[in-house]
Amino acid sequence: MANAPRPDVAAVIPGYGNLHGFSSTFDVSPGVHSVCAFALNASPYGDTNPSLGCRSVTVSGDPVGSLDGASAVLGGIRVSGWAIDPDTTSPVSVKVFVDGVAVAEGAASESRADIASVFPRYGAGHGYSVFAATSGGSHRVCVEAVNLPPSGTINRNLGCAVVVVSGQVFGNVETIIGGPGGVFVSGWAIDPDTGDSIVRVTLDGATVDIPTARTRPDVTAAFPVFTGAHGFEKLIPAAGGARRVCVTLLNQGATGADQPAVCRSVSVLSGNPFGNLENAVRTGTGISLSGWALDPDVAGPVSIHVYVNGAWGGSFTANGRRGDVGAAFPGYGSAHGFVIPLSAGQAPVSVCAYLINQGPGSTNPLLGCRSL
Ligand SMILES: [Ca+2]
Ligand SMILES: [Ca+2]
Repeated sequence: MANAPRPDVAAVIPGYGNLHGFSSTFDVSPGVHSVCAFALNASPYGDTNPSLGCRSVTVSGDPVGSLDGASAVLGGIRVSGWAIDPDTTSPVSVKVFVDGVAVAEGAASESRADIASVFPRYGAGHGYSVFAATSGGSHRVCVEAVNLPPSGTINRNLGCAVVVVSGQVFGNVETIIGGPGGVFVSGWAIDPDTGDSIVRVTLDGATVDIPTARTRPDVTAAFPVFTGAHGFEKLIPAAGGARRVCVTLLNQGATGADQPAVCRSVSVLSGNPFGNLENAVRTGTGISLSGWALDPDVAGPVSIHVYVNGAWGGSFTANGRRGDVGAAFPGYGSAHGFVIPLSAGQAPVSVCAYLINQGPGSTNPLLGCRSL
């Protein structure tokens, strides 16, 4: 209806008021369209509907859209926005360029009710949120919507932004303790620039560098952007006694700085084996000894020599699972328990058990004697 205000028309043709303008929008597919306008005759005079003119109009088939947001996240940049290709209601692909290089691609298929209200012909499923992995530092990120057939000739640049991504190494020093024959350190580290890190251990002034080469599924699950191993775990040989240990997560790549050192004073155990003869009981067929034993110089099991009434009773290995011992002496594992069956008659017997020293130490100490 030509009923919009047009004072310019009223000025040229006085006497008819000014409500004679028209403006209409038509929802059409991309391509070349011929559009013609006719004025419909109003009675009683006149007998034709005259043409006001025709135009050839080309509706672009190139995609349209927007880069609404670009923000630094762990390990890269997340971009978001929307894109539509006029040829289809299907999702458009968006390409993410970082510093001029295409590094990620995603589908603009997420629901955006605001876009559907502006372009009802195309529905709501045209939002995108795409992650692009980058190193640390300042990066220029651009997003492009990929043209879909049959019409259109360009991939539309939806916008660009400059984003500063952290390249700071991060992680956790989980353990610094005295262990078998040295100091046991463990933890994990990630540098966003390289995905891994190097851990520097300073022990009484000497340094040891450890790669983060140990698989840590829990860390990978928490930071899936960074694939590969991130854990470290090492026993650094040291003599027994008090030791000062510092662990530093070293920065990698061009951005970031080393994490401040974590330092502990630890006591390195060394010397004769020790343990506990917890039970000595008669069984239906003889005697059973049980308990645990550990040599502070090795993580492996301790040999136990048993004497019955002063005579050789046999050699046994304390390698049974004892989670409580493993927890009390981290770094030594839990294979330090023993249950020793001995044959014996009903007459009273004296049973003695000795622990066999490994490495530093001065003797094979008596674990205990029992009379049964
Ligand atoms: Ca770094
Ligand atoms: Ca020893």
